[in-house]
Amino acid sequence: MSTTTLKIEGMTCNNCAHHVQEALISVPGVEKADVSLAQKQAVVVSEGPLDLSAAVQAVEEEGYKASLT
Ligand SMILES: [Cu+2]
Repeated sequence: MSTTTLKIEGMTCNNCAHHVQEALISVPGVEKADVSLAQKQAVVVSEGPLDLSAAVQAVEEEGYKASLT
């Protein structure tokens, strides 16, 4: 189990947060993603170390930006 906190840019409402959460959960190995609109971040729980490039790409495909905090 591994927990990674990502900074998320571009979210303006809860719908955005939901899109980011769905994107992160679609990344192989990810078990849980808690996205906070207010804190502009996502806490991602994954089976092993998070595949960071896959996570960043999935978030970018939804139109947002993710980076390590
Ligand atoms: Cu939105």
